[in-house]
Amino acid sequence: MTQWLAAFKAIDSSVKVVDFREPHDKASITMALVWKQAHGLLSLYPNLKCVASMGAGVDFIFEDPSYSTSIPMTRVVDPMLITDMEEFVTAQVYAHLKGLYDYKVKQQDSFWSQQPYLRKEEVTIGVMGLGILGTATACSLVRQGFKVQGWSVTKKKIAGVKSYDKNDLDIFLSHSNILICLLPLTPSTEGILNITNFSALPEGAFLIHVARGPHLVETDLIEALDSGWLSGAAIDVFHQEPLCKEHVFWKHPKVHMTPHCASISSPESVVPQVLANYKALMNSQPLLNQVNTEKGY
Ligand code: OXD
Repeated sequence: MTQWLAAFKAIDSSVKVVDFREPHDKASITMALVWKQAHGLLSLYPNLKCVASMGAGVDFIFEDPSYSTSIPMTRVVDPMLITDMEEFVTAQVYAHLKGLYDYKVKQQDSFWSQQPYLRKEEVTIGVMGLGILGTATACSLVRQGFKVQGWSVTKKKIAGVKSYDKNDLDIFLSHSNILICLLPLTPSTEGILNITNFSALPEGAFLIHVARGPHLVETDLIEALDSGWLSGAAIDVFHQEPLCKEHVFWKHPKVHMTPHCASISSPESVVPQVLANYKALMNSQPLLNQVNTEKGY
């Protein structure tokens, strides 16, 4: 929070920004910048004209019953967030291809054993969700020489990426040796990473999940890993964050966890677009990166 307030002050100190935990006049607030706000909080602000997410995702705003879809909502589209996501996913792809996670497990047993590894020509990567982050990640993998296909509600034209629409999920999955989930969380994508869809992947497929916890049916993932159908999963997002200490993922040898850190908004990079939107709002101009509140993304 301090970093965000400091960024606002440094970039434009003429705009009044308050920390919601400090006393302030709620009726004077026209724009709320939020990240996983407590449900009900937004209803305390009677004059909100815009709710801005601090990140790329907005699912947590829709989940708050005190948010009314009549209030315009914006999200972050930021080159730094995009590059961070491309790099994170690329790191996971190579960790899988080169068997780095398996070596980590073997190291714990002081076990020296060279293993065959995969080359990029041997795999097809499937990206679920071809929004801004999904498209950028798919293109970055294409530039690195990977075979890449994408799945989204409607087909997309992206150079080098074979695109499938919602009716072709099975065929898309059947060719995805590495499956990357970058879908928005909506009622139709919740639970999409389930045993039926895992079974449609080629044997030995690897999952990289960097979207939202509720896309994944966690018990189905464990089943697919324990049966040997999936070779591993790099999971960055969870139903409950932070994950509780007792969760089976922590100790599972085929689950490679990170604490929702694939791409983290940088206040210095994001604040200028929040300020631009604040000024647009004040001047009744169109907002940047406005969310379609009907579609949910
Ligand atoms: C985001 C995230 O939505 O970090 O930006 O998950």
